[in-house]
Amino acid sequence: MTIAIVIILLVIATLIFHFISPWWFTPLASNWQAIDDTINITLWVVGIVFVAVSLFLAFVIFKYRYNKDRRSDFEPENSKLEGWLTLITTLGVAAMLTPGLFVWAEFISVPENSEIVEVVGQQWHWSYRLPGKDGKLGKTAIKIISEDNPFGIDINDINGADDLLVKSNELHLLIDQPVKVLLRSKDVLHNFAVPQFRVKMDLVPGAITFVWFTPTKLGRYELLCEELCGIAHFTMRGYIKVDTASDYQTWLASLPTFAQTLTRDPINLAQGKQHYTGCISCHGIDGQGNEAMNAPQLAGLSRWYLQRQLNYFKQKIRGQNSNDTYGQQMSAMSALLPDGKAVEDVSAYLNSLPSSQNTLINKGDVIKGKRLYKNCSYCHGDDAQGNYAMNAPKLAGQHAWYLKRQIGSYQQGIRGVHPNDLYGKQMILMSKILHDERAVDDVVSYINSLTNVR
Ligand code: HEC
Ligand code: HEC
Ligand SMILES: [Cu+2]
Repeated sequence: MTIAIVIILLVIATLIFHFISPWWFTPLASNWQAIDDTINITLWVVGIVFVAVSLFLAFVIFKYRYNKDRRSDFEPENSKLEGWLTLITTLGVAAMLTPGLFVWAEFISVPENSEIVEVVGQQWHWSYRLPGKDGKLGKTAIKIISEDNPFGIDINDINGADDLLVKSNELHLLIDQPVKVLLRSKDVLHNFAVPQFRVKMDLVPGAITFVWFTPTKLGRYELLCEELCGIAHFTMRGYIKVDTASDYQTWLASLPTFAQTLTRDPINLAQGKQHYTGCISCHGIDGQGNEAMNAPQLAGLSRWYLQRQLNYFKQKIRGQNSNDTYGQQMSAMSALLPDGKAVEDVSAYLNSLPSSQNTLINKGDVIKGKRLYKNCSYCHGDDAQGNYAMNAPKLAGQHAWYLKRQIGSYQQGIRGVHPNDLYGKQMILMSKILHDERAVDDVVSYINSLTNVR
């Protein structure tokens, strides 16, 4: 009797939960109403079966409860009942699966007038490539990927020269224009998913997969990597902004072609040294850093990282938080560098300086720190030497007080929160695995203990 009541209450609770819970699909922003319909049909079919079977079970438990005057019959076969059950189950399963087949047929038939966009996944970042005027993407290969050619485009392929490159993690799309999204991975499995568009697909290293959709609502949508296997895919976020025609054209015009990214002015180290004179008072004559000025070591950091940080300071992406007094100082100083060329030159100059051995030892437990650092080594490297492919800077050789302050800044949402900060968000999520100050001390001490190799 009690069990029958519990089962009935369970059914009622489930139904109430289903109808009042706030967790449901985000509002649809693409042509894929059909996918919602399919899911709804499935939900109705399994929902009705769930209610019917559960109530029947409760009824049977109640009706045939123990009675000492009653004897049970043994009736293993009942072909009439089995016939009905088989028929109803078949109809239910067919009702669930048939619509899916039609939707799948649509899913794999890309409309003729689709534009092509390539989405490239890597641990843990998205970038994009458009075919340019000729409408064709150039050939690519993983083994020619380098700092100057991060997409690995074949220089000898004539179709590649006018490809438009989007190194940021924000892709723009034109409203009501169907797009075929080609998916490529530089390293491991990833998964392209935009909840509002409903479509999702794996990125498989060595293969090119695709999805298509037509964005139907203006807006900025989050692109998620919904890959479960492996680590940190949840940190891999991007954005898709659906634009009006004029906004889209403005964005297109701002993109460099592959050919343009290859023809950069040569680096001028002497100029870089010149620009650095304004920085010496804080960062030291050899870029070794200065605790009294709260200024970190810059010598030996990689060019791409220095450039990115300087551009972030200049564009007020880093150092704008009202609690970030040190970042604000630096942000003001970044005005000493007049333009992009100055940023490149000073970064190359700093990179050419030998990094000094860091002697400041923190008070943490190195053994515990080593264990914690395992989580960091995927990005920052086993020796904290930094890793261009992961966008993660060198940490070895950096002053302990600075490392500690940065981890704290990430944890408190002082650094890495600006919407245009493409890489800081990963670190915010990662910094949270260090639960208390002791853990931060431990991991910083371990980084401190690593030999600072260039
Ligand atoms: C008034 C002192 C001061 C001057 C002058 C100064 N900086 Fe800084 N700089 C700082 C401070 C303080 C920080 C640390 C900010 C933080 O804690 O977030 C910093 C951080 C940086 C960083 C970030 C390093 C990292 O590991 O992320 C770079 C790069 C940098 N400075 C380059 C320069 C360059 C190039 C110049 C000269 C154009 C310069 N700085 C001039 C104080 C200064
Ligand atoms: C998912 C990859 C990833 C992991 C894992 C990771 N980091 Fe980072 N880390 C980054 C990236 C990317 C940046 C640069 C952010 C930027 O450009 O603003 C960074 C920056 C930093 C900085 C700032 C360095 C500087 O010069 O200002 C520190 C300190 C740091 N990480 C420490 C850690 C520690 C400690 C761990 C382990 C608990 C860790 N990171 C794990 C990707 C990662
Ligand atoms: Cu991923």
